Amino acid sequence: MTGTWRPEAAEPLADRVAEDIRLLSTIVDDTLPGWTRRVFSEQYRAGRPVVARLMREAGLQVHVDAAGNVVGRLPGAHGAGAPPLVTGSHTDTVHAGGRFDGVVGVVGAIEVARRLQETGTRLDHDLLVVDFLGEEPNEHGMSCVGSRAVAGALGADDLSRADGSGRTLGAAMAGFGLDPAGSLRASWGARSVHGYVELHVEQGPVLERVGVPIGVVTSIAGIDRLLASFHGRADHAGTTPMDLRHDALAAAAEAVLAIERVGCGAPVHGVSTTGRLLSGPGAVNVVPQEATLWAELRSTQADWLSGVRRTLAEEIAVGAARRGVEVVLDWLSDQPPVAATPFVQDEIAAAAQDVGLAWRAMPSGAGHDAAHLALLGPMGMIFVPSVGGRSHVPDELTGIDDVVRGIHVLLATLVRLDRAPATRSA
Ligand code: HGY
Ligand code: MN
Ligand code: MN
Repeated sequence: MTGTWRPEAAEPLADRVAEDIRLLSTIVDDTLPGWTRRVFSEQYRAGRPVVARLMREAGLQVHVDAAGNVVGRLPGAHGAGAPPLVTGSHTDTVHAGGRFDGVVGVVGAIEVARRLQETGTRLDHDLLVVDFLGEEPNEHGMSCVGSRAVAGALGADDLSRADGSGRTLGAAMAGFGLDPAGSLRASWGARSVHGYVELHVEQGPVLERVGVPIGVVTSIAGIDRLLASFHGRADHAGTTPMDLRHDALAAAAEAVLAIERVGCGAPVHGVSTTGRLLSGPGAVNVVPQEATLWAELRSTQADWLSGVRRTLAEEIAVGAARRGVEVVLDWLSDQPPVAATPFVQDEIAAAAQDVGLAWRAMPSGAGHDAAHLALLGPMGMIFVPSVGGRSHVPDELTGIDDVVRGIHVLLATLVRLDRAPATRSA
């Protein structure tokens, strides 16, 4: 690194950051509550050029990579041919979600690029600032599309996953102007990253509860996502005796409660959720013939996840069989827990101290692009508090002062990692 780096002199500019967050929050589907910018949507198509413009105005060389990620490069003093430092997150949202999840990491990364240049701090490594394609689970049941692709973890079978209308993920990507086949060749390659650090809102209650401004993430929860399809028999609701029914919705309802039960019985960090339940034909006077549920199990403990997956599968099958209902379980994802790299955690903690902030080590119950970037090099995450611990809802809120504190730690961490020896990127 060249230049006279003084952490205290590099504080991010709150007004500029707030304006970037505000600007992106206007590019949403305003027919819905909260903020909605779903991947492949028209709003998402409109938002990406804005992100690219903010990157260019911040002095970055911008391109869209083969995976559909928007990538800005800030050349380093000795970056040619060396694995770059990488930071970023995502700008797609859940349905009727908030305006901070993901956006804070992309806007923060752009502000880091500005402050490096404004303070005359030239890193040795190139810095990549990335808006990863489609981090949120899409209608095809797939999350982290762009970060999986660069990690070489996106497969042809993923592209053939269909949404409720039968449209595949590959077709959705092509309809968005991307090259699905190209995304399968978009891997950056093993050890291609000197270090990856992602700034993100906590999306939980811990930091606010303990009154600490910075979270140093120790591990990212594994996520098993389940699509369960129940097939029973439609019958007259008035004339069919209870013991002769094959009620698909009742079988699914038992499964919903079994899913909740396993989460409540989790030993340490383990949670379970049924996020969606559909049934048909949907008439009040017809015994339901079909039911479909989407659920997920999450934990930072791999052994609990794999064990509970088997237990749950058996319990759901037994409950359905008792009702004469067929059930098909399709595990849409089995993302294992991912540990943050210990020395990167240490650098984040030291960077927090560089800028005079308290920090707390903590796991992430939320999934992140960082879990896939960890396949390419050392990985770390920085959390900032979520008001009321809320996220994925219109009430999602993080104060701009907390966002700025997180960006300041991100900047100081990247400066520290820039000095880390290349061997540590192995
Ligand atoms: O679902 C998650 O954990 C992330 O917020 N997309
Ligand atoms: Mn999210
Ligand atoms: Mn997120």
